[in-house]
Amino acid sequence: MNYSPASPVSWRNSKVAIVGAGKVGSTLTQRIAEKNLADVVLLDIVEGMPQGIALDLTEARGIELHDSKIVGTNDYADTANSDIVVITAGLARKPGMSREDLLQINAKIVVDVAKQAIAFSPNAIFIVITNPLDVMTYLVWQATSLPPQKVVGMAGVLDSSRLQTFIAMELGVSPQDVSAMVLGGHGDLMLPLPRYCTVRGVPITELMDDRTISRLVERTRHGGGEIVKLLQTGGAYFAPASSACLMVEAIMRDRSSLLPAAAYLQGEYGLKDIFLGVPCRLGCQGVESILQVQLAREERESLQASAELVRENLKIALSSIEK
Ligand code: TXD
Repeated sequence: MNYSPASPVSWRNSKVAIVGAGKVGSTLTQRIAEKNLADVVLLDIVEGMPQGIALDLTEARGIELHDSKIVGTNDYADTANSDIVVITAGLARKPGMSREDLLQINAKIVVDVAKQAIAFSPNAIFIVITNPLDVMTYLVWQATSLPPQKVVGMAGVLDSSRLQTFIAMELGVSPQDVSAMVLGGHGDLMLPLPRYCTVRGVPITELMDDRTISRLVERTRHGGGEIVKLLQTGGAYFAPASSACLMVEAIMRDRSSLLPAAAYLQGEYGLKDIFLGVPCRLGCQGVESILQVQLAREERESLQASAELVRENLKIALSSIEK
């Protein structure tokens, strides 16, 4: 048999850098690798820890049968030329803490991380996970000087996934049949939109009474806190990692998926110069467009209130960075 000469084309896997090898960062590494989405470089300030996680995950590679290389490091040089940088570095909540309690300390961390990461991956798309999410996403955008569509925050996918789960549990249907939509800041003022939640196309407003819907909405608003209270030692990380992975996948596979995420607003929803959770089309260019859904007056007011809180926190964060 005649074989043609080997193709001169060399193939390289896509590369995702994850900064912060804690609960969310390490679980996200596992998800990305096991879905064969990309090679992953996991970075942390703690020496040895990201290397240990990377080795542990690599030792499962022969069983999980994926091709992703996983590297643990404390050196940003190893993240060079990443296609996506995910920032999870920072403190997580303890019981009794709000996301805002993390503001000043995490602000300094994400700005430092973003500056170091962009120096090695100037073409990357940045996904921010660190809390308080909407403020941290703005800070990363500023620190990297990237076009706004290349910076996006993960929260809406998680909040929507929580609401999707609660609706499915209430109706006794598969969560795959449920589509849910949560907008606004990632906090107690987030804006779940029952009118846009459906079960195989049927609006939930036709399937449940108002009291039930309000109960599920409230549970969603406090979904993160519910888990912090149960775990006692930190926040949720399985569903957050799955949510971030969905965003990585949308970008890697250029899916143009319509996902709620914190995007930079330039007049959409009557808001400017702010990152806030809105439905975005996410593909290989990052945020390709923002979908403006019709909001009722109370919904618009709730979105405004959520934006106000984000702006107040942004002011505090910016002044703490300058100090
Ligand atoms: O929906 C969402 N956006 C969220 C956000 C859902 C879940 C978690 N959310 C937030 O993500 C949470 O409130 C935290 O702010 C981050 C990370 O949560 P995680 O649960 O992963 O926290 P860990 O386990 O404490 O991990 C944080 C890691 C830890 O290993 C630190 O050593 C590291 O961050 N860290 C740093 N790495 C690199 N560089 C610096 N400067 C640094 N500082 C801390």
